[in-house]
Amino acid sequence: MDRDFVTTARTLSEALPYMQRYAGAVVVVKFGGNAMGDDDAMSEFARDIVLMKQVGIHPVVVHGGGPMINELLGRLGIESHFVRGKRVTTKETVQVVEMVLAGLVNKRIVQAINDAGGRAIGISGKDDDLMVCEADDPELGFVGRPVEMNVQIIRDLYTAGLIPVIAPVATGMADNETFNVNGDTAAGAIAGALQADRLLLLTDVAGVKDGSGQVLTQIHPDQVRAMIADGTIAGGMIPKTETALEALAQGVRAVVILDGRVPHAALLELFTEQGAGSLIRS
Ligand code: X2W
Repeated sequence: MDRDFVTTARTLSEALPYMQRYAGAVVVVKFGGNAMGDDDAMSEFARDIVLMKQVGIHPVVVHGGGPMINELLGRLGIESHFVRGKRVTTKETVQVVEMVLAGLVNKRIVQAINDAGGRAIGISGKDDDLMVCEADDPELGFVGRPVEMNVQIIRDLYTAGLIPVIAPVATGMADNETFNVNGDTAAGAIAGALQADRLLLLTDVAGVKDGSGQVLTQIHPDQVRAMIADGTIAGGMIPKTETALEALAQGVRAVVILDGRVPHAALLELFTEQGAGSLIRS
């Protein structure tokens, strides 16, 4: 017998208890623009999502697309910059954000999942008033902070066998307002409102690192707060870990920050003993 086949069979068999544990679980997967990569990486991600659905998990994909927004803004000659990890968003910028996120990026992911045999449906935070926002901070312009979540549409979609793919663009409290929402913020708010079993934040770093640069595999929220206060957690990891803390406070069972560029990162996390990345839970 070829040893490779034996290994494959053993891996599948070892996944059984995890499949049993996660049957019926709601897993929100944030797919960041930096984790997206080329078409092959996109197909691999899509296959992982379809596999989750096949074994009885309800995956909910929330995506970013910062680099793709930068690209189109550049081509249009529109300047943009970030303050504390969020894009300062003018009326002109928010139109480009909506075109790129709810159009190009959302449909690319939907198509990849459907090509892998799933039934993906792409929506944005505007659809069925899923995510209603207020201005986060006057300095940031049309950047939204979710204040009202209507997640029944997501439950309706996943119970019907569909895989929701959500662009982080939202409606405001007033008529005809559009807000740009940070992808991590949107994923955290959606996972919180769904009381999800897991929130996976797929990014382009290995996880949360301690002072010596070692990735921490399991962290308590108190430890995260201490590491933010003493500067061990810095830069782009601050909004991610803050999102994680907020999601946990809203009832998400665990949040994992992991490297989406690693092939099958989400499967490794869900279906193996060692997991992947940094798991945060109380
Ligand atoms: C983000 C939305 C996209 C995003 C932006 O305009 O870039 C804000 O900063 P990644 O790929 O997940 O970074 N919105 C307010 O979050 O993309």
